[in-house]
Parts: sequence; structure tokens; C-alpha cells
Amino acid sequence: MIRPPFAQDLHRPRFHYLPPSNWMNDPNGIIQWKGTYHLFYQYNPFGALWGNMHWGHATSPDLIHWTDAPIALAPTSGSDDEKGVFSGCAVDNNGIPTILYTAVRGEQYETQVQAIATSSDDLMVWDKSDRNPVISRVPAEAHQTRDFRDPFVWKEDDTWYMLVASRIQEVGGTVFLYRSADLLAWEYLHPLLTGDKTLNGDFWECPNFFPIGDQSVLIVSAHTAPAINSVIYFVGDYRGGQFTPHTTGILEHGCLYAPLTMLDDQERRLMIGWIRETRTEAELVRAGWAGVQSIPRTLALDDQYRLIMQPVIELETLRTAHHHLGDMPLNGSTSLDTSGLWLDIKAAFRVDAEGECGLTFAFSEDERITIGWDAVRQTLYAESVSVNTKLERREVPHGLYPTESLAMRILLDGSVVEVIANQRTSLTMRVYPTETTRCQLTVFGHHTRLHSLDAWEMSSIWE
Ligand code: DQQ
Repeated sequence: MIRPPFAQDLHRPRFHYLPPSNWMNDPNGIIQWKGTYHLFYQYNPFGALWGNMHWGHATSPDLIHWTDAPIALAPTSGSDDEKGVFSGCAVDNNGIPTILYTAVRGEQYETQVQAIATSSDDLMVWDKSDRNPVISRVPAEAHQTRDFRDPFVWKEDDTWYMLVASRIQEVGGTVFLYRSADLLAWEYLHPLLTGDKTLNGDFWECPNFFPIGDQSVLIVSAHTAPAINSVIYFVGDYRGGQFTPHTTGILEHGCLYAPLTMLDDQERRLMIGWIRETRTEAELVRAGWAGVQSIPRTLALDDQYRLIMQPVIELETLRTAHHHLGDMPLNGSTSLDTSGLWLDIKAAFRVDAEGECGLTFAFSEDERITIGWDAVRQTLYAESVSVNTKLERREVPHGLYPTESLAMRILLDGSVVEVIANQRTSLTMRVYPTETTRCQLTVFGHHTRLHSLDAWEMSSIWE
């Protein structure tokens, strides 16, 4: 399906999911049902700015090609969710598709309670329970009553567990743990983990908690008021309702936020995250759309218990023209004759201790984005120059062992740049060049050997 009103808007991604128009943020309730993947998402049907939160819906056979479905959940006036249906998850309750979400009301969204809805119609039509809210009060130890949201639910034996993201006043972000036999009556247990506001955020949002092998992983999106910040993870042991992390890391350093995970029928732990815009509200309104979902990634742990990730293999079905550079020394730059702003790139470099290397996407003389790695500083960086934003540089730690090569995966899709280095450092960027008719790809390096570079031009999922 070509989406006509935006056919000329080359900032609009072509192989990442986004709704036909208007605002989208967090992925919600991702689940595989009878073989079909369902993606729900925070959606404002009335405009390109955040507000009026509904749950939008799309389905896919392969995590890449999506079909828009009708809105799944809308606020009900006079009810607990009259100001919005906030984020949540979906579970299979013995064959009944069930959504758990946060219902909000109040001018400042000051009442946040947890609610439930079920579907008897293959996830297209949803009925809110008349038992709502299923959790109506923030635990007293929070010492605040406003931030309490984004339920994440899983089952252990016959018992359901839920995490709700929140904060403990003056302490930091937290996730409260609950348990239930039937998804309706919930017993509060204790915080599963509490952070430190000086280290990892005033409050946490959008928790995920799941096993990988014999380890358990907690992912939270950290909010340092007034800004959303980064996505962090903890890996540790989970026994008897107690989680003891031994490893922590940053899952995302850039524009990806509020990721949600699910297990599919291939036993893959899949993650989708909201890729934010970085332009002004006036520009969003002018564009008529805002927000993109990342390409789903598979998650795993490496031998040091660090979270590693890569785009799902299904993405490769979109690859068309292939450009390749083989093993060669790099002392300067080499261009490839790719065309367009839609690329999937894999590159591997061997960099000396004083070296530097990377890739530049040039849209015109004055507009480009460079993704590079600096061996001296052991940092991954993205540097963009555009007519509107001048120079913007983001630098994040990315250490390599002396024997390790730099492995970069980069997805360029209109204004979206997803960068994953050695599967463990994720830096998602946005770039809005004024000139979008061409993109010159160049690889550069000093004291570097290029092992290989493969770039594929990507087809659109809407045609
Ligand atoms: N977005 C939702 C909240 C969540 C936040 C509201 C995270 O439920 O905490 O749109 O981006």
C-alpha cells in the first residue's frame, strides 16, 4: 500500500513501521497470535503531537510487512481512562487475548491505575473489563501517587506476575512487583528493583522482565524529568521473587525509547522500540506524522552477560542491489555508488590503537551524517551537519578488546539511522536533510584495515 499523502516526503521511513499519519510513541502489547505478529502502539489519532493516547494496531506475518488494523483501545469518557489509554502489554490467558494497560485521568494525568481488556475476536475488538481498575493505588512506599504505569505481565507455573514502573520519591526509579491467580485480583509484593535518581533516572517507565538461559533481564526506560533519557538493563539472578542484578548496561544511547519485548514461536526474545523524532513541534505538525518503530531486534546475552542484539533476519528479504568492498587497507576514504536513503549496511574493520574509521552519508555539500569509531577514545560517535541543525555530535563509550574487530550494522531509512556496534552498543539517530534526492555513501579510515563492507539498497514495505 503506498501512502499517497506522504509519497513525496523522503524523511518518512519506507521499511520501518509507522501509522498512516499522526503521532505514535511506545510499542504496546506486542504478541504473536495464531502465527501473526500483533503490534499495538501509543497513538494520537487527532494530530502529529503527543496527546489523546489510544492504542493503534497493526499486524504482520513476518515482523517487517505490516497491515494497519482499526484502533484497539480508546479512552472512555467518564471512566478511569478518560484522559488516555497508556502503555501496557498483551498476554495469552488460556486462549483469551488479554491486554493490561494503564488508565489515566486528571488534568495532569495524576490518576494512573492498571486496567484490563480482552478480545474474543482475534485481537481486533477489545472489551474493557467491568472489574477495572485491577490495581487502583500506588504502594505507600512510593511516597508519591502520580507515576505508576506500563504494566508488564508474565506467567510462572500457574501464577501471573506484573511489574509496574514508578518512582520512590527522593530515591529514584522503581518497578513494583505484584502477583495474581487470575489477572484480576492482584497482591502487591515488593519493589523488584529500585534505582538511584543520581545514576539512572528520577523514574522508570516501560519495564520488561524475562529469562535468557539461567539469567533474568530487567529493561527499563529511564526518565530524568523533564526529559526522557536512556534505556538501561540489569542482568542477574531471580529466585523466589527476588532479583539480584550482577551486571548493568545501557541498551540504547540515542533516540530509541520505551522498548517492549516478546517471545515468539521460534523462542526468540524480540524487542521493538519507539524511535523518537528530534525536530520541533512545528515541524512535526507540518509533516503530519511523528514516531517510528524500530526494526524488531533479537536479544541475547554474551559471555560477559551483556545484552546483545541484532535486527531480525526477516529484514534481509527487503534487500535489493548489493554493493561490496573486500579486504583492503584504509587510509583516506572510498565511495560506493549506492543511491537513495534506504540502506542496510554491514561493515567490519580492524583498527590500530591510534586509528579511526567509519561511514559518511552525504546528502549534499552541506549536509551529512558520519558514524565513526575512535580507537584512542574507544568511542562510537555520530556527527551530523544539516542546514537546519548545524553540527550535532553524540559520542558514546564503545570499548573493543585488543583482538576484536569493529563490526557495524547500520540501517538508513529516510530520516532514521539505526546503528548497532558489535551487537552491544546501540545508537539510534535521526537526520532530516533538506536535500533528499541523493545520498553518497563513503567509508573512511586511518590506521585501519577494512575487512569487508556490504551495503544493500532496501525496498519499501508499502509497495
Ligand atoms: N509513554 C506512555 C506512558 C509511558 C510513556 C504515554 C513512555 O505509558 O510511561 O504515552 O514513553
